[in-house]
Amino acid sequence: SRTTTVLAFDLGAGSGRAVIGRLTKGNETGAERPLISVSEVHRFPNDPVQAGGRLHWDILRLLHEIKQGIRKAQLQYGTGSPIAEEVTVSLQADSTSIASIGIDSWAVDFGLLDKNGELLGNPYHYRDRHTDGMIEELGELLGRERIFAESGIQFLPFNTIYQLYALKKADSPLLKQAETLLMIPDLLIYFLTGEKVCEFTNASTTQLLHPVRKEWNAQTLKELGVPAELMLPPVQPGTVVGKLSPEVTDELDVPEIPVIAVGEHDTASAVAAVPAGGEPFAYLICGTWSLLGTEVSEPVLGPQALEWNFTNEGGVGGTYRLLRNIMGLWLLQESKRHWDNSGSSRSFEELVRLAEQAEPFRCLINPDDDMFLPPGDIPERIQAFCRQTGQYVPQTEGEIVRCIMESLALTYRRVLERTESLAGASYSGLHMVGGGINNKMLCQFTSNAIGRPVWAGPVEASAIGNVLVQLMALGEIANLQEGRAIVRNSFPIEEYEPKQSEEWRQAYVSFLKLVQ
Ligand code: LFR
Repeated sequence: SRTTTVLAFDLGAGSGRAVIGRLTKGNETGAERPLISVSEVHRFPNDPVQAGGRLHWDILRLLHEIKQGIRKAQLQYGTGSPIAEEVTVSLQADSTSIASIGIDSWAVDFGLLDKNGELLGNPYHYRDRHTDGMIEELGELLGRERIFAESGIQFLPFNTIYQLYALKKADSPLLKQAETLLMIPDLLIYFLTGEKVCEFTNASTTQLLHPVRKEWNAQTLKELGVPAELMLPPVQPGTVVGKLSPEVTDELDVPEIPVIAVGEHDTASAVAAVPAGGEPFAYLICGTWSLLGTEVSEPVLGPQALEWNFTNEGGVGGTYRLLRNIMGLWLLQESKRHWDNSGSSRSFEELVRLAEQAEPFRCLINPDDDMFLPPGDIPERIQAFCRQTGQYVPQTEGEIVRCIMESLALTYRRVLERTESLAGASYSGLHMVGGGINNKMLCQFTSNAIGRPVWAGPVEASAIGNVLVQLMALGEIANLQEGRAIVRNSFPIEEYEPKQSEEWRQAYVSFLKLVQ
C-alpha cells in the first residue's frame, strides 16, 4: 500500500490545530479501499487581544504556533531528507515526507501590506466595534439589493466590505499606506513562502466578489474610496502557491515543503468534508458559529434569499455554499468565559449536565439578535432578552445553557426549512460536523427540533476538507465526490433519531412567534 502525508492547519476563532492527514491506498490489485486518517500534532489557543480600545488577532503568535506545528509534524512524520531540492515547486507524494501544507481559517478578516511587503498593524478582529453602523450606512449608500446582486453574500455587520469602509471613514493611515490586502490564511502563507495570493472561497466572504464572474467589484471599491489594486485576482482552491522560504526552512530545519491554497475559508473546507453521497444534502457546521445550508451549482440570488439573509459563499470544485450564519456555540463559549471570569470553573460537560437537569422550554431567545454579537456578558444579555419579551428570566447556569441549546436547535429547524425552500430540495436528515458535535445534547436537540435523523461526524471536518483539497492538488484524489466517499469510509458517524416530537413542535410555534 502507498501513503501520502499532508499537513493541515485549521484556525478557529478560539483555537488552532495542526493536523497530519494520511491517505493510504490499497495494494497493487486495488483490493483495499483508500482511507484517510488524521492526527493532531499541535493545538494552540487563539485568544483575541484588546489593546487601545480595539480588538485584534495576535497574528504573529499564530504564525509562531504554525511554525511549531510544522516543526513537530516534520519530527514525527518527515524524514528530514530535503526532498524538494530537485523540484522547484513540483509536488511529490511519497510515504516518508510531508508532501504539502495548507491553511484554513475563519473568514472576512485580513492584513494590509505596505509597498515594501511589510504588515501594517495587527489585523482587526471581526467582532471589533469599528464596523458599528457601517452595514446600515452602506446599505443606504449602495442599496442592499445591489450589494446582494453583485456579491450573493449575506449581510453580516463584520464583512470585509464594512471593515474597509470603517477604515476609510476613520481616515486610517493604514489604508493610505496599503498596497496589498491579504486574507488571514493568505497572510500566513505569505509569511511562510514570500508569495502573495488571494484564495477564492475566503475572498467570496468579503462581499466584494462577483458571484458569477468571480471578479472583484471595482466599481463598488471605487465608490467606497478603497483602491481596487489592493485586491489580487482570486485563485481556485488547489492552487500551489510556492514552498517554504529559505528563511523558514533554516529557522525550523525542515525541507522546502510546498504550500497549497486549500479551501481557505474554514467553512468551505468543512463543507468539502461532509460525508454525503449522491443525493442533495444539508449540513450544519458546528463551531463558534453554526453554518447551516446546502451545496448548489449556481448561486441563489432572488429576493427571498435576500430577505432571509442567505449567502452564496464560494465552495471547492466550482460549487456554492448556500447557507446562513447562526450565532452558534459562541453563546455558550462566551457565557462560559464570563462565568470563568467571575470565579466559576465548570467545564462544558458540567454545564451541559446542568442544562439537562433544567426544566425544558421555560424561555427562548433569538440567537441571531445583534445584541449577542459583541463579546461580553452574554448571560446578562440573555436575561435581558427574556425580560423584554415577557418570558421567564433564567437564573442558573443550567437554565441559561438550556435556553441557548433549545433556541439554537429551533433556529436550525427554521433555517433548514428555508434552505429547502430556496434550493427547491428536501432532505431526509441533517449532516452535523465540527467540534460542536462533541456536545451530544445539541445533536439530540437538533434531531428533535427538525424531526429527522442527524448524522454527526466527522468532528475535524475543516481539517479533513483542508487535507482533501491538498490531496486533489497532489493528484491523489480525483474530485470532491471521491473525497467525500473516502471520508464516509474513514470516519465514524453517529446517528441521532428524533424524540419528544410533540413538545418540540409546540416549542417551535412559540419560537416562531418570538422571532417574527
Ligand atoms: C466560521 C466562520 C464563518 C464566518 C465567521 C466569521 O468559523 O468562518 O463561516 O462567517 O467564521 O469569519
